[in-house]
Amino acid sequence: MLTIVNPCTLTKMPIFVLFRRQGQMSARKIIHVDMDQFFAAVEQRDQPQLRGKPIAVGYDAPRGIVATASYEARPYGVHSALSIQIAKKRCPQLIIVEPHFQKYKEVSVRIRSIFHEYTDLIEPISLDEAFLDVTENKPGIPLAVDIAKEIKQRIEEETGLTASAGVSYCKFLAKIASDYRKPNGLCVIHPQQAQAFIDKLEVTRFWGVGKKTAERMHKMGIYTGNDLRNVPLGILTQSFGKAGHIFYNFARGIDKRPVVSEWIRKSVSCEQTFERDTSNANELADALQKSIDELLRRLKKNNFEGYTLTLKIKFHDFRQITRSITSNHILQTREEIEPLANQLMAEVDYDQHPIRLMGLGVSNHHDTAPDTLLQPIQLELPFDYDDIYDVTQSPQSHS
Ligand code: DCP
Ligand code: MG
Repeated sequence: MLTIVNPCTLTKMPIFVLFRRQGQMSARKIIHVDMDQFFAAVEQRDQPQLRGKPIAVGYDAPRGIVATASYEARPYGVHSALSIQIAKKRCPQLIIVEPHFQKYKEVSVRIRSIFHEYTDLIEPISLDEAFLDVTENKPGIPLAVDIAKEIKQRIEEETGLTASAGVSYCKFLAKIASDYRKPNGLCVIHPQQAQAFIDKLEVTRFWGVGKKTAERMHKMGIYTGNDLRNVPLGILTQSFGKAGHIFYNFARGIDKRPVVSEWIRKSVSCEQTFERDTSNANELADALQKSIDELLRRLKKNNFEGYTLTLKIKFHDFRQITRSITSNHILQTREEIEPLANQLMAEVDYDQHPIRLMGLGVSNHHDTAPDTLLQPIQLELPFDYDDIYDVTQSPQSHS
């Protein structure tokens, strides 16, 4: 029933140590860089016979999912997180290509080092995507668009891959801009163009508006940025909670979030995918025990010390939540971890939502210990956009 699929992960997560002060935010220059069809592009680069062909990167297993699809496959409705089996039905000539994560990581490191030649204010979002604050930049280049051009060119020369870049005065618009002329695109949204641009923008392209939020907005008659701007703040917060305020600001081109640079924080975790999605309490309790066993083994093996336990759950519909709890002592033994794991699991509503994947990890959030002791922190990401990165599941033979 249970398959441990992912090998021990020593993940690197960003914590926020470097960012521009509020007072300096008036005229920021932000670049968002996003590689084009990343995993698929690496495979097409290294296997010339795949070029120009519809490919999906993933494992051709009953429960395999598409990590990404080449642009040739996308018109058939093949996209990230789709089941490989459904993808093959949608596009019978689809070629399934196994992923090579080591290569993707190498490219990621390479592009990161290019970014560092321009600024240290880099906020990586995933392996292939990052925000850069180039308001002050190392070579002293006055125009952000010139930096973006140089970065794109350097990436292509050094990795043989193309990236798209967006340039603006805030993260929200830089992100939209990078997506605007994909692939190999470069788009600049100047402050004076921003309002007109946002007014015409479909709400589905807004940061944080996923399928469900879009449906709700459409029901409220909100289709464009302009429609959104005409809705009073009270109604937006009533309908979308905290995100309502964010949408209210975005519709006005206001996004003061700084670009925050990363510092390395390690975590140790393990994940397991069920052969069948399950809501069965006994099976889940067993699975949690196995996760704890595996986590303890990995903590020991890596000689790792951390304070925060995080439970990750992916439901049958690929919706994902993570919940964390921070202790005031290092989590090293079953006695320490088990009650916390049970507490986190007790909060998961799985009766109506069968679970597909369970993950458990320990990280060293020194910043949250110890005064948040035993207060669960709801880390469920409110934005669809944020649910960005999940590696392809592999069948057991690859574990
Ligand atoms: N990825 C994944 N699982 C997902 C989404 C993405 O494993 N659910 C991986 C594969 C992608 C990479 O992350 O190649 C980058 O994700 P992007 O969303 O940037 O997608 P692509 O780079 O593949 O395509 P695009 O050109 O649209 O950016
Ligand atoms: Mg990409």
